[in-house]
Amino acid sequence: MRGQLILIEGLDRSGKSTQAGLLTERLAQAHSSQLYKFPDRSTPIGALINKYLTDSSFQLDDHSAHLLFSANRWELYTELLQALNDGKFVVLDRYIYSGIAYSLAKSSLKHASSELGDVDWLYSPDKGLPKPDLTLFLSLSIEELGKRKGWGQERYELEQFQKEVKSCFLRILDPSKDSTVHLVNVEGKSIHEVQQVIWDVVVEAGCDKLTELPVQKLD
Ligand code: FDM
Ligand code: MG
Repeated sequence: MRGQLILIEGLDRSGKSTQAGLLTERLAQAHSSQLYKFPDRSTPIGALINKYLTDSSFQLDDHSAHLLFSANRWELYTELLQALNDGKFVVLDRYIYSGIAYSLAKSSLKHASSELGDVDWLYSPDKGLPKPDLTLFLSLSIEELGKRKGWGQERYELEQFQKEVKSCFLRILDPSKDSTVHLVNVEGKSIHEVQQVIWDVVVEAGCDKLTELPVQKLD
């Protein structure tokens, strides 16, 4: 029996880190559970990603940046798979859909025709990574997002960019094509209310219980 892999995706300030933490705690009431946040800035590749995000003078080709985020997920791959097979529940705060949506948004705003606008190209370096048993996308309006506190100085933390990222997320996360994908509307909801909605989806999907099914791969 193994633990399940649950992914929470969303825009900056959508509450995903808070909710990923709360979900990890809730799961821990019955099982052992662990939270992984991507990018993981503590690894060698993560340090480079951190420099890229926080230092606007640091130049990096967009394709290279995209591949670094994927390489960062592969750095944690063995550990993550081991955790699941050891019976741990793993909650992910961002994963491959952030990877695709942010790169796609860049390409769209630059009106550049390159591989960066090709979803298949963007997806390919992540092929083979564990596929989440459940993916939740926290959705809210750009208006409410703009009003939320805590906006920082990092690359990507700009309203126009977030708007583009949102539309890219909705392009690649389609619940009608993948039944493991759920959109959660967090507009106007409190932390507690969102937590309850998320928990209901997790239980409804049977993702609060150990499973015999092998871990799927992204293909
Ligand atoms: N981000 C995150 C990407 O561009 N690609 C990825 O693959 C991932 C996982 O990194 F703006 C972006 C999303 C965000 C930035 O993430 C830092 P956090 O969650 O704010 O640390
Ligand atoms: Mg951020």
